[in-house]
Amino acid sequence: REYSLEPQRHPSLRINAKEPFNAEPPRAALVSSYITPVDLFFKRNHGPIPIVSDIDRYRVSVGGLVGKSIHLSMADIRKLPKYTVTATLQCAGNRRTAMSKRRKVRGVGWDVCALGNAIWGGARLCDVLELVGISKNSSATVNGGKHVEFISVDMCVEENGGPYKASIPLRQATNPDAEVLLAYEMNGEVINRDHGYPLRAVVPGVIGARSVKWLDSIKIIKEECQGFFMQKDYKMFPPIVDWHNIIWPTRKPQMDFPVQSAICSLNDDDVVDSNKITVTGYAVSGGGRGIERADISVDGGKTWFEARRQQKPGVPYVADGVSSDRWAWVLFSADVEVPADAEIVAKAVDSAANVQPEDVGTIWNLRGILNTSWHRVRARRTP
Ligand code: MTE
Ligand code: MO
Repeated sequence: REYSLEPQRHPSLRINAKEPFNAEPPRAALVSSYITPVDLFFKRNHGPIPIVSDIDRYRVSVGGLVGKSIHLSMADIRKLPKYTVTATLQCAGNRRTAMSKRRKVRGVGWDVCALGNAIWGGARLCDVLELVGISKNSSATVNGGKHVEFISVDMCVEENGGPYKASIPLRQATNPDAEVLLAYEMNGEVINRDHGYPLRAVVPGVIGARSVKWLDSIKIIKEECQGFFMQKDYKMFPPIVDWHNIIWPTRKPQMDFPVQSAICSLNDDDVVDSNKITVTGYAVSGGGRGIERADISVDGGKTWFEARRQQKPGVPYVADGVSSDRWAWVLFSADVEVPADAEIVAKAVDSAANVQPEDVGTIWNLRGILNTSWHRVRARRTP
């Protein structure tokens, strides 16, 4: 059986789909640490987890619109300067279940924990591209190539049994400041099978779908990748578009993710035993935009308090793109006094003053991606 060799997983993960394996950690566990432990990190797959058994024979090829393609072993990749980047990887389907409650959408149901924050270690994509003669900070087009495509070794039904793939613009790929990695480490350890062993792309600030796991090859291509997940999925359609009138080419593949936040110390409908509680959660934005503010309401959004924000304990969080981890989430907390039956709401503002929409209906889309509406939970006091 193709799913008979799946890795062991942490028993506390909430399984949203078994085959392919899709799971997320419980809310409270997710925000108990700034760096998400690997075993609690959400797992998002479109097929069985591949096995790269002979690591000495493993090669990632780099080719396409370049003079001559090269084949790099893990030893070759490890010889390049090693970088670590703290980045939050978020699935575009995070919070899909709540969107589907408004009006049904298609896709794996996710609660609010389809994201995690890890320290990724590896070679920079821009250094690898230099090996095939593409210089750093190159222009939008080189040798007719405009995109860098990542092709994996895993097979999925959406690609008719072919490999999962995605691409990013050449400009981003060659920009050292974009910090796109070919990662072989996650939180200081060799990256495990679930998360892309032996090598995955990590594209900071961009929806998780572009961070291709289990890399087989990297190609410089003329136009963006024509794969299923770039052309027939992970696009943001307006609420008026449904399955009967969808025209896929009218929208671009989603890249950066918008500002997002969620409460993780409470479930959707919870019981609290005191009128003084601490509300905790996460806030994150794509594109390297930091979090300028996290607001909490206990009256359904009529009045607001500003929450404390933190990344590293003891170091003040500054959304200036330099002093803090700009690709990473911030954890927030607020001590609030709640009425006997409270609707607690979170919303965040990013460094470009982008805000989260109040109502999920305004951003409803048929694939249920990017639900970034205000996050609401209900808390009732024990009588
Ligand atoms: N890469 C491959 N090869 N196959 C996949 O199914 N899923 C993508 C991306 N890369 C996927 C992949 C999606 S949609 C997301 S959100 C992230 O991987 C999830 O990464 P994780 O499982 O390490 O959390
Ligand atoms: Mo995803």
